[in-house]
Amino acid sequence: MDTADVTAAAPAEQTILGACPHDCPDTCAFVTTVRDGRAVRLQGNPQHPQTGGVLCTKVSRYLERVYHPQRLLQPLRRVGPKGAGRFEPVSWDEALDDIAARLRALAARDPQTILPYSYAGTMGLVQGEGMAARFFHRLGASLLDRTICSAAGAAGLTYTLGGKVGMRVEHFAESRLILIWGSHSIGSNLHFWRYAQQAKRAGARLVCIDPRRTETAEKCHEHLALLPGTDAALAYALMQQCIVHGWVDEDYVQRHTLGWEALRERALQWPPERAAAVCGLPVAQIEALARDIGACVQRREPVAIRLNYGMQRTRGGANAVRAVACLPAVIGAWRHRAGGLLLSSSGSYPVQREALFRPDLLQRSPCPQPRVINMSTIGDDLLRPASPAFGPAIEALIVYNSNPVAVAPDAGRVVRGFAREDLFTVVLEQFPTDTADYADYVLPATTQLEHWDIHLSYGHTDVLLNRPAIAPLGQARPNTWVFRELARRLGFDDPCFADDDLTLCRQAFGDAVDFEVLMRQGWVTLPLPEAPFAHGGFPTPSGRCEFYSPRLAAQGLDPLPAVLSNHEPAGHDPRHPLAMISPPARHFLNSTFVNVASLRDAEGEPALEMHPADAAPRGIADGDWVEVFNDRGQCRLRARLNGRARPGVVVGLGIWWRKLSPDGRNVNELTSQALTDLGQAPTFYDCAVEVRRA
Ligand SMILES: Nc1nc2c(c(=O)[nH]1)N[C@H]1C(S)=C(S)[C@@H](COP(=O)(O)OP(=O)(O)OC[C@H]3O[C@@H](n4cnc5c(=O)[nH]c(N)nc54)[C@H](O)[C@@H]3O)O[C@H]1N2
Ligand SMILES: Nc1nc2c(c(=O)[nH]1)N[C@H]1C(S)=C(S)[C@@H](COP(=O)(O)OP(=O)(O)OC[C@H]3O[C@@H](n4cnc5c(=O)[nH]c(N)nc54)[C@H](O)[C@@H]3O)O[C@H]1N2
Ligand code: SF4
Ligand SMILES: [Mo]
Repeated sequence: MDTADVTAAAPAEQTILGACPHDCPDTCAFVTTVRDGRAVRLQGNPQHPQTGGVLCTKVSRYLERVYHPQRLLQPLRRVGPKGAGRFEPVSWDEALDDIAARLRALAARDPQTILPYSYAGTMGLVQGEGMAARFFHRLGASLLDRTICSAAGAAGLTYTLGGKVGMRVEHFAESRLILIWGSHSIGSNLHFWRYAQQAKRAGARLVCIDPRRTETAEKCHEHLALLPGTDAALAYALMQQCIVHGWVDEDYVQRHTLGWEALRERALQWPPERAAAVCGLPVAQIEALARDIGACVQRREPVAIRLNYGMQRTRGGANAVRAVACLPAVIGAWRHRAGGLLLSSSGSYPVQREALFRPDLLQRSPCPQPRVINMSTIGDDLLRPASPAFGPAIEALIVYNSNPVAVAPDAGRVVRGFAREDLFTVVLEQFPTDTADYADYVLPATTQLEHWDIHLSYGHTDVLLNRPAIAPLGQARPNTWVFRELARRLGFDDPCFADDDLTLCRQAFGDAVDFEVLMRQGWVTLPLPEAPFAHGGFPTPSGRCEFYSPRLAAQGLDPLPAVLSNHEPAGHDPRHPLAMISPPARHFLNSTFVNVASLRDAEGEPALEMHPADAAPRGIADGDWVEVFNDRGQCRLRARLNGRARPGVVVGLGIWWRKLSPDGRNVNELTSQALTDLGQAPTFYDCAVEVRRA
């Protein structure tokens, strides 16, 4: 065990440096105080500038999670029907021997019958895919395309800017106009909000572009509550106004972009009147935002966009990101370090993928080129029989760092898939989640306080190290330990399977970061330019910001950012006229923390926010129970007429555990498995529903 020795010769009270493991752009540094082997306090690390000593409400409660009475502390084997959550304790050896035997038998026939299913329960590179990827590569299992969160935005950004790169977050503090676009910063990106507040105090203007009137939108100077999935039209109208009013930075455009003439022609087709009709916004509001941009351009002041993933969960999500990502180049905002755009910074990190994940091990597996399964269509894929196009049916599923039964779209199909009696399911978990209820074996996992890990961030550009602060509770074990043990049982003898967790931490970035500084300080900042594209140098094939993408043209796709309507646009289907979005609740992190009582109490009940103009004709009053439904399913929620929803759009905050909801279902009963334009990502916020009083 590589985590058990930490408290061996420990003084009575000590502090240990760690990192928040959760799927959040902020990747905070924290300090755990341990007394007599028990963690007694967890605080933001005041020495880490990005954290500034402050954790969000959720992770301030992390000790309630670590010592939660429902923590899984021993391996379990199913005794009841799938989904019932009835288990008996077994020993680790019994569980691992049986799992290894089942996997060996399947692999002898076709290892592609086995599918890993994981996401970002921890964002750590070690407890994430560190040892797991090695194991599944050597096995030759089906590969998982991890699309569920950011794949559309990543594709849009990569075709335009060249990668998941952009402004450094701290420079937003000096911006003069900040567009907070598809992001509820106070809820999901708190440490960015600090910088936006600094800018506001220094006189900057903040504009929020979001269908929902979030707490963030309320605190901005202006809020554009557009219809979901209409961002590309808005971006084009802003470009059109820049063209007709002479706010284009012709010099920057000529030197550092590709395809301006074509983009210009397309933008001129989008006067504010046309965009206003598509977006459901007043014309004057679009014109006013364009004037704000123009005023900054004329004063040579920096305009910055904090784009976030909330705006890429609709059919045209990737193209919408493309359209927005063109704007800073059009006005030359990248010339300033406090200008430009940030969607994700994760592409800035020199992760040593080959050394860490060992894709070369595929060559030593019985299946060197396995098929790829998209995690966002797991509902359909679990129900698919063998076919020449699909390959073999999925017969075994190993789930870790994810809760697909609660978070994957079209939950009715997901549940039917997980309920298959002939599916062998193993779930590595800290808690008895909705997904764990369907497992044949549940294996107890350590929390961040109990294991080593190393972290990048998608909201800043520091590397963080997480040291174990306490010994694993009960028989909980790190994910890496489980995959090491399975590898040994399957006779995988490559020396990489013997690497311990600290070795994996060192391998993650190799020589690109100073590991001794990390060990001492807990974090290091990547050496990156202040203003990355002030002089061009985009990581695209042309080195320019690609308004026109030759790579998309080569695939026969629209080379310019396209304006695409939703799969299920608001008001289109008379049987389901309302558009539902389901962004995260502030006190949960996806489905994590829903079982922490204090945080669940803060959220109250699963709610559906509605505008009075939509509630009144349906006879719905504030506080009524309502049924939200479409042809995929239904779910019971408490109506909230709290001023946050705009007409035509309802908001079902996520992501509740099904079993902690009044009718045992959550909003993903309603969402569909339809995918985005690029990136094969899910379309959670592209979902037509109807609502009736329950
Ligand atoms: N408290 C909390 N923090 C979180 C999370 C959490 O669950 N809870 N989840 C984490 C994860 S995994 C992620 S990916 C990020 C997500 O954080 P963000 O990237 O900020 O994305 P979302 O929270 O999905 O959506 C942000 C906002 O986009 C709005 N939105 C919805 N549809 C559209 C649209 O079509 N256009 C525009 N312009 N806006 C739209 C939503 O109303 C929402 O307020 O946050 C992380 N942080
Ligand atoms: N309707 C709707 N659905 C959505 C979204 C939405 O906005 N609306 N958002 C989508 C997005 S952006 C995302 S990222 C996905 C998130 O989907 P997931 O990545 O599945 O996230 P969580 O629901 O937080 O589940 C993570 C699980 O990992 C477990 N875990 C944490 N650490 C460890 C560990 O070290 N070891 C093991 N074995 N387990 C661990 C936690 O206990 C938790 O149950 O959901 C998506 N689903
Ligand atoms: S969830 Fe985000 S804001 Fe909260 S502690 Fe973790 S990294 Fe920081
Ligand atoms: Mo996400």
